[in-house]
Formats: sequence, C-alpha cells, structure tokens
Amino acid sequence: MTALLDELKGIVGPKGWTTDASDMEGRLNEWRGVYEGRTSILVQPKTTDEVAAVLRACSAAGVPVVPQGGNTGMCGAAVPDASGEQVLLSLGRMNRILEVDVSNFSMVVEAGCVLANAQEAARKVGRYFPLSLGAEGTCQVGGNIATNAGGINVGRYGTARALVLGLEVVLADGTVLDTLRSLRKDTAGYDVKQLFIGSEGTLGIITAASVRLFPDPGERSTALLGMESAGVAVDILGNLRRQLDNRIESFELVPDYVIDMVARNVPDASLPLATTCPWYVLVETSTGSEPERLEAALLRETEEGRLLDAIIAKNEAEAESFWRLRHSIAEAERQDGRSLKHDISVPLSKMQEFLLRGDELLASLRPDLKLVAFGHVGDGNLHYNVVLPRDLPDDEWHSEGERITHALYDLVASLGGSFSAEHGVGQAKRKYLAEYRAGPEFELMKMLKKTLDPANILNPGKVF
Ligand code: FAD
Ligand code: 2HG
Ligand code: ZN
Repeated sequence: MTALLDELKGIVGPKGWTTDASDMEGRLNEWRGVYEGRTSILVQPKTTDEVAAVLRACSAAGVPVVPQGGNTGMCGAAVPDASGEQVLLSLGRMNRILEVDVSNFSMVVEAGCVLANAQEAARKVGRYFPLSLGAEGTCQVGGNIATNAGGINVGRYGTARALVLGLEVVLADGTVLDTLRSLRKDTAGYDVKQLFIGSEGTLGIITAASVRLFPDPGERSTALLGMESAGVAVDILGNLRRQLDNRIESFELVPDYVIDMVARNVPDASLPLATTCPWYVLVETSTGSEPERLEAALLRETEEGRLLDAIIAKNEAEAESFWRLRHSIAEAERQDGRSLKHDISVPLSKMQEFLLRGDELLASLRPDLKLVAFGHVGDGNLHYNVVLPRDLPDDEWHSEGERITHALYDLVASLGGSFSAEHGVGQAKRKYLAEYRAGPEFELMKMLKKTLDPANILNPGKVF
C-alpha cells in the first residue's frame, strides 16, 4: 500500500492529495450520518490524464477506488467502506466549463462542476440547463449523471439521462473512453455512454459531459395549490397540462404536516398561508407573456371543487420562499430524526391507487407509523418516507424497518413501479436490487460489471 500511496501522490502532485483526517471532513460520511467509512488517501486529480493514471495504478495494485462528487447522495454510494483500504477520488478540482455552444444548445463541462455553476454558465448566454434539485449548490454534474438524478423539472425535460449528449469516462484499467460528442442524432452502433449514466461509479469514472441546453423558458408563474387529498393532485396535473399547453415546469407535492416539520426545523422556511389544507402542490409554469392563463386554469379547478385554495406568488421573492420551503424538506427531515427513506415511483395512472393502498398498508403494519410523503408527484415519484416510534430499541427499529420497507416495495412492484426512482441503489438498496430485478435483467447488470471492471475495483460494495 505504501508504494501505491507514493505513486498516487506523484501522479496528482502536492495539491492533489491528503491523508489528513481534518481535510477530509464531510467526505467520509454520508450527509445524513447513516454511512461512514475510512480511507488511507483522498486524491483530487486535476485532469483526465491524472484520473487515468490513478486508475491504472490502483488497477495494477488491485486497490479499490471510490469516486466522489459533492457527496450529497442519499444511499451511501459515495463513501468508502470501513477497511480504510479504498482510495477516495474526488472530482472537485475538475470543475471547469469547457465550452458553451450557444447555437448548438449544448455545453461541455468537467465532471466536478457544481450543478449551480453549470446552470449559471447557461443562463449567462441566454440558455437554460434544466436539471435542478435542492442540493444544486453542492452536487456536481458528474455525480448527477452517475446517479441519473431527477429533481424538480423532470416532467418537462427528463432526468439527467435525457440531458446527456456525450461523456468522457475513464474505465477501471485507465482507458479513456471519449464519447464527448454534442450530437442530437447519432446511430453509429451501440450508445455506450448510456451504461455509465446511473451506474453510481461502479463502471467508470465520468470526467466530462456534454449536456443539452434549452431556450430560456422566460417568465414563470409559481403557485401553491391546496387540496383535500394527494390523489386529487394527479387529476389537477392532467387538467393543467391540457389548459397550459403542457408548459408545467414543476409539480411538487407537499403535505401540511411536512410544512410544519420544515417550519419546526429550518429557520426562514415557513409559508404565509391563509387557509390550511391537508395537501399542497407547488406548481411552476412557463406561461410567458400570459401569466393570467394559470390564474384562469386555477379558477376552473376551484369552481369544479378540486382546489380548496391557491396562492400565486406575487413576485420572485415570494416564489423563492415557496421553493426554499420545498428544498428544505430533506434537511428538516434529517433534523427531525431517523426515518425509513422510500424513493419510489409508479406509473402516474397508478398514483392514486398507490396512495390509497399505501395508507391502508401502513395502518395494517403498525398503527403508530408516521408518513412523510412528498415530492415529484408529477413524475410518478414520491419520497414515501416512514417514521417509526422514536423510542424503539435499535434492533427492533431495524427489523421493523425492513418489514415495512419490504411490504411497501412489494406494493410498488405490484403496481409496476420502482423501489429506486431517482436516488440510486448505493449501499442502502443492494438487496432490493437483487430481489426486485432478479432474473435476466440482474444477470445482465452483473455481466456488464464483470466485463467493465473484472477486478471489482470501481466502487465495490455499491449497487451489487
Ligand atoms: P455523490 O453523492 O458524491 O455521488 C453519488 C454517486 O455517484 C456515488 O456512487 C459516486 O461514487 C458516484 N459519482 C460521483 N461523481 C462521479 C463521477 N464523476 N464519475 C462516476 N461516478 C461518480 N436527487 C435527485 O435525484 N433528485 C432530487 O430532487 C434530489 N434532491 C436532493 C436534495 C438534497 C437537499 C440533497 C442533500 C440531495 C438530493 N438529491 C436529489 C440526492 C443527490 O443530490 C443527487 O443524487 C446528486 O445527483 C448527487 O450528486 P453528487 O455530486 O453529490 O454525487
Ligand atoms: C427531494 O426531492 C430529495 O427533496 C430528497 O430527493 C428526498 O429526503 C428525501 O427523501
Ligand atoms: Zn427528490
């Protein structure tokens, strides 16, 4: 190991490594504190050649490498194991915007570029990079692609996968795979870049990406809609889509009890609400020069009895306060105490059934469970988190947790859904991947892993 450490230090130079635990603050544990690991070295390469040389050296020594972006992931995928023998590789110093091609509506960035900086680079030239999520000030474009992140604009623009035009990836043996093309059409053989999107650092290290840009959507209207039940949200979405020519940028579900939870835990994140409704939807539309169209559509939903209340943000500051609340939910939930995270998706047509049957299921499993459900309902994706009584002993918390999670995932599977909509598998959901994707699909995943990383040095213990 000492020889390898010396070799790695030589590759990345004095500014590119540390073995000092205090320099690694926040990098060895998942931000919720659920997973924690150790490492003998953190390397921070500056170039693709350095990443390639690090992987060549680690491959020759048979030492595993854990790629890390902003470390904002939700399932322990970016932290090393407890052995202290895995090399932690941060992309943070590879953070340049390499090219913005205004007329091609595309942009090439290094993998360590913070998402908010990529958005800003597009905005500066009148273009729009739509990937957006609560962690955008910290997470990196490479990490977003490696997890196939979703966020709040998926209904209109798709997940990270839909935004990738090309990738540069370093393979386990140090080979640099260059598919960094900025083409919208390309049928030359297999589309190999797809393999790395959502692969959570287990098939290759993404060093750069070409991503799609869009025209600036212009004037937006943001509104908070109050309703009696979450199920109604799906009907309202369908109606708004039709009435607003599908110009719905975001459609996020936030129940009243989650608003309370945020207000309790996060300063400056409460809402000025006149009436209290059991459920809310935060909707953003790009209605351009006709903001009154949203108002008219909402009036109709109110007259027909689906909406109990609606507030359209009067200005940008008010819209921002709505979004601040939405984006504070994950942090508020962390501060509130541990919970079972269920990042599930079902076809939108099954969402109402899922919500009804989910309620029944939780009540039948234990009467003392608390549901914390919120999120991207417009994409059929809910964060259907469950809180067990706080005073349960650890072992009971875990065994009960597994029983509840399993039953919920069974329900999701029976409705044709997924147990992992946007956060990935990481360490947290490995056994569920093996179970719910068993058969040829899982076997093919394992074959791909064996082919691309025969010595299992890329992020071992994650996904599989
Ligand atoms: P990390 O957490 O550092 O890494 C995640 C995985 O990607 C790991 O497996 C890691 O090994 C791998 N990886 C990272 N960089 C590379 C690379 N360059 N090459 C290969 N593998 C790499 N997620 C959503 O999808 N939607 C949301 O709405 C959302 N909201 C969030 C809100 C908050 C407040 C927080 C804290 C997180 C949220 N997340 C959300 C989860 C997380 O932010 C995203 O999954 C994000 O895409 C992870 O990016 P990262 O750079 O932090 O990656
Ligand atoms: C969000 O949508 C994130 O806010 C986090 O995906 C979800 O904390 C969660 O469960
Ligand atoms: Zn989410």
